[in-house]
Amino acid sequence: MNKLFIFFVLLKATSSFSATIDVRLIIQNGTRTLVDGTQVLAKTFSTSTSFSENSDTFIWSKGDDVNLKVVNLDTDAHSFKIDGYIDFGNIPAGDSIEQNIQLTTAGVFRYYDNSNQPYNEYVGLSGLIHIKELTDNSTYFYWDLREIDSVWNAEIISNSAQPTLTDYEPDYFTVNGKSHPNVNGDPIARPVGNVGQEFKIVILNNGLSIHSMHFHGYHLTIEDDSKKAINIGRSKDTFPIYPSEYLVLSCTPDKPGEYPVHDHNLAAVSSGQVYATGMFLTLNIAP
Ligand SMILES: [Cu+2]
Repeated sequence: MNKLFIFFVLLKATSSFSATIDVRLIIQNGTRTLVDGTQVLAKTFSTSTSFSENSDTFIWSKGDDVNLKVVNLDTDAHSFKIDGYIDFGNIPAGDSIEQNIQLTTAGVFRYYDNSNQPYNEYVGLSGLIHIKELTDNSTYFYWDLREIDSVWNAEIISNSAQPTLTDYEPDYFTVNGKSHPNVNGDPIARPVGNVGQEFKIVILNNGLSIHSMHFHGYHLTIEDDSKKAINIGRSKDTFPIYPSEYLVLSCTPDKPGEYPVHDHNLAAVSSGQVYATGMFLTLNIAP
């Protein structure tokens, strides 16, 4: 055994030790510019000190220690909850709460503001956390799905009216905060790979509508489904997903090509009632 080999063994062992991660997650309000130039008010959670158009996606590892500080820079009170992990409770305007979270359970988790439900999470205060097993070396892509009813955002954020759920008519549809064609430029969202090499897609519905993602070209196998466990192990090309539900899909491409994937509810393949944008991207598979 030479010294170089021992060094690499040590490096590999060290890299699987748990890490301590400091996260400063800021609640901010701002203006989102949608794909057709329409602007809407929104609120998001982000580690960025400037307003981010979509709440952050976090990828951590089981065993990590996360020192999480949630800072509320908004003028309204908010709250913070990670399903299955922690509930910070009320965070007054201008205040913050800090807690240590030991990541003892792997999986996909939704985080959100659970006050004023479902309106605060709807305007953007909800996101995705993936806690990976230490032995998980898979390639992942992430789709955080959301709709926008451009009338609702103004009503909720300016507090001029509390919309009724039965009046919900979303007119913009986003993946990681982006609509087609911009979503194809998001390396976290757009699956790029090679024939015979498995990749996985984590899909979380952070909206209020049911979506149904239809893949052209390939069948994918459901590895995890938070709502419909009976579907785990099934191989399909269309995947309905309810609000707050997540799916983990596995794909091993059998052929090269660029194939579309879109919401089978074609109303969601639009922006401001113009087709074809919204929840629509492509997979790009090389030989
Ligand atoms: Cu289709």
